[in-house]
Amino acid sequence: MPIRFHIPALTLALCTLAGCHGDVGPTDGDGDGFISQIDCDDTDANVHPFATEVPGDGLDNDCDLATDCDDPDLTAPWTGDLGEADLPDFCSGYCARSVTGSILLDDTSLTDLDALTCLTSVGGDFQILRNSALTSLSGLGSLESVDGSFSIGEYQCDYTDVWVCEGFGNPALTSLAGLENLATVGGAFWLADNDALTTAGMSFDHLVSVGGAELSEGLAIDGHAALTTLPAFPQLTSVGWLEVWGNPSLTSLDGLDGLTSIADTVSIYDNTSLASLHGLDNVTTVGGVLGVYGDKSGDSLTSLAGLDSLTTVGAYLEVWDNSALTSLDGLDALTAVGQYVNLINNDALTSLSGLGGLTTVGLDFNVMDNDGLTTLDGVEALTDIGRNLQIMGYQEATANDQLTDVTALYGLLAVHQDVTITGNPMLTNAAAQGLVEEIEFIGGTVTISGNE
Ligand SMILES: [Ca+2]
Ligand SMILES: [Ca+2]
Ligand SMILES: [Ca+2]
Ligand SMILES: [Ca+2]
Repeated sequence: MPIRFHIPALTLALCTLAGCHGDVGPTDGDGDGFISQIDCDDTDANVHPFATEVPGDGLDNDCDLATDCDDPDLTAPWTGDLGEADLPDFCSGYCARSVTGSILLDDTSLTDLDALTCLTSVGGDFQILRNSALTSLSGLGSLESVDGSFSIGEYQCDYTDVWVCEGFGNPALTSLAGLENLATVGGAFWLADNDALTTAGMSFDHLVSVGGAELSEGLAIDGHAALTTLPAFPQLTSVGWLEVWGNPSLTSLDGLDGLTSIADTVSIYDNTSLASLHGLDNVTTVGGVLGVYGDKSGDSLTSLAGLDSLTTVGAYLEVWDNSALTSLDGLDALTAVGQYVNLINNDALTSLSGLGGLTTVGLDFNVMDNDGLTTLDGVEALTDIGRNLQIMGYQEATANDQLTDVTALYGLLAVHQDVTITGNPMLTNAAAQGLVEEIEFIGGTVTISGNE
């Protein structure tokens, strides 16, 4: 029961000052227990200082001078974590709410997220996992920020002898519509293992930041059987890392065109329908590893077209197991790789065409197990290898099975440690020795063996 102010002291004082008489006392017109001087609507018994603000009725129900969604009472945060059992209460009677903790919706029977229409921000992680009936993210239209990681499906992996990963996706989810107002994700943004997901028209028009100010985390789009195109991220210019793995229907990376730099690693792995890397056209720098990894057979990627703006890779350039890759075209602007160039087991690759701008490799330049490679033509500009030059086998008994011509490396001024040219069955030892003689400085040992 509310406390009722029948005759407040202030009113008595005013009455005394006004010299009023006993027949003019405080009135309570609507009988709600609050006199007219305190009751902001003395004609409505449901409106008084101890009422509860109700959204959407146009009334200042609790007489605090704030009406409906302007009243802070209706935007009070939810303190702590939020789970499925809390959903019925979360928005009931509220306009907009943050959650100070995390939200975990794992293995629920939810079909949509309409219970979260008032959700504006999440202080911790937001995980939407293994909800077998969830078809839509509608209900998240007010969500602007997730301070931790945001997972719409994810993989959870354990390492014993090998990595074993289990998918925690939402198998019926067809669309990401509903997230149009998302602006920032402080941790990683995982979109993973949602096998029915297609993205027709989805655009994260307000998303300006993934990975926080430090860019310590990034964006993953992994394991979607039906996904043919990526959603668009037009405002996203930089992420900590980018991972696009195991989307067998994905044909391009269009949608990532806003990206100009990736602070650490880019990993494009096992997307067997991917025809090019278009979508990364504006990326100029990759701070860590740039890895383009195929599936060893059945791949569609024939070149690296789409990387045309890339000038520097901070750590590794790895092009590995891409069975359809016939050239490195697309890397023409690349001038420097900070640590390793690993060109390994790309059996359709016939030359190194596309690497014509590369002048320096910080550590090792490795050409291994590329069984269709006949010539190194393409790397004529390479002058300095910070550690080792290795033209040899890595995982296979023979190295580069068709390689006959290494003259493209005659412009090398320095290999600061070792030169190893071994196990290339079509390359004569004389041709290998000819290259060694052309290199102006070799800091370590030379090993030439097992060639023709
Ligand atoms: Ca009243
Ligand atoms: Ca009233
Ligand atoms: Ca109010
Ligand atoms: Ca109201």
